[in-house]
Amino acid sequence: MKSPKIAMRSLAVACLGIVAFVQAQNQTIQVQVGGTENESGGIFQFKPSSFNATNGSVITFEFSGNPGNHSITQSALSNPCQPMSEGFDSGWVLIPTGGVTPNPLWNLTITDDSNPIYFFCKQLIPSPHCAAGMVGTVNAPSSGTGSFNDFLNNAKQTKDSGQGVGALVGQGASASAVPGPLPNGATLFGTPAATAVSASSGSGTSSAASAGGTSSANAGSKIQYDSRIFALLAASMGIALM
Ligand SMILES: *[C@@H]1O[C@H](CO)[C@@H](O)[C@H](O)[C@H]1NC(C)=O
Ligand SMILES: *[C@@H]1O[C@H](CO)[C@@H](O)[C@H](O)[C@H]1NC(C)=O
Ligand SMILES: *[C@@H]1O[C@H](CO)[C@@H](O)[C@H](O)[C@H]1NC(C)=O
Ligand SMILES: *[C@@H]1O[C@H](CO)[C@@H](O)[C@H](O)[C@H]1NC(C)=O
Ligand SMILES: *[C@@H]1O[C@H](CO)[C@@H](O)[C@H](O)[C@H]1NC(C)=O
Ligand SMILES: *[C@@H]1O[C@H](CO)[C@@H](O)[C@H](O)[C@H]1NC(C)=O
Ligand SMILES: [Cu+2]
Repeated sequence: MKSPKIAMRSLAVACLGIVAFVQAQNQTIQVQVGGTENESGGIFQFKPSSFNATNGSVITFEFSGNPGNHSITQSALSNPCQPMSEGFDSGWVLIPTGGVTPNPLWNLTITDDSNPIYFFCKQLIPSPHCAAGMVGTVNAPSSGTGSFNDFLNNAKQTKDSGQGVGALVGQGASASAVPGPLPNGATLFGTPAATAVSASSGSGTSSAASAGGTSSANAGSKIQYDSRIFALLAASMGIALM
């Protein structure tokens, strides 16, 4: 028979695991948009380019490339460099040489973590950023079909990017404001619409509208708990641990 002490300790460890899980809800994730000339990966990149985020988490995209002229535009796995019908879009944000202070930010909230979200930069100057690898994924499987590497490989085989203007509201993620602030010559081009823009009315080039849900098996691991219950639990376990 297990001693009460060991039983208590394993219960505590289990609960700490749950507490750590709960604290991971509604995270804020920082993503740098655009690298610098001599940086590994060059100027055409999102950093990090692949990450997971649960419902309610906010992705803060920071237009850090200096100079830079980039967008965060939703696309589909099968059509990586074309704005997706009813997809999200930040618009292009130009950062002039020398940079600005502070860097403009764009906050994108995850509204559906049960399917992967794919995005790219639609800038064509001086060459298509998407084909150069300026793409990213949220909640994509770690390998195989639909993974970041799969999406990146699809993007590298393209030659062009759609230039359609999307909206703040996308599929599985939405923003409530355009990028900002825009100090000292930072400029927003192609202001996104407030509400979803369909391919026929706005995004110009049509695409396979579906994001292609391949990750339903993972939905179970992201069940939302009421954090208040676990806060109480954490408090009681804290006492038990002493
Ligand atoms: C990048 O590297 C090149 C070649 O080494 C150098 O001439 C240039 O000054 C570097 N640029 C920056 C911003 O460090
Ligand atoms: C966390 O996300 C959920 C789901 O989107 C939302 O209802 C809730 O208001 C968020 N909580 C905070 C503190 O942002
Ligand atoms: C930045 O991108 C926008 C949209 O493609 C374009 O109109 C503008 O000329 C670009 N500016 C520079 C300096 O590249
Ligand atoms: C996240 O929100 C979407 C849309 O409401 C829902 O379908 C999905 O089940 C939610 N995810 C979790 C883990 O609850
Ligand atoms: C991210 O989520 C996907 C899909 O839910 C999963 O396959 C992958 O393993 C996760 N990656 C990490 C680093 O947790
Ligand atoms: C993005 O979110 C941060 C943190 O909440 C906030 O300080 C900032 O003003 C927001 N920026 C925009 C453009 O919404
Ligand atoms: Cu770019």
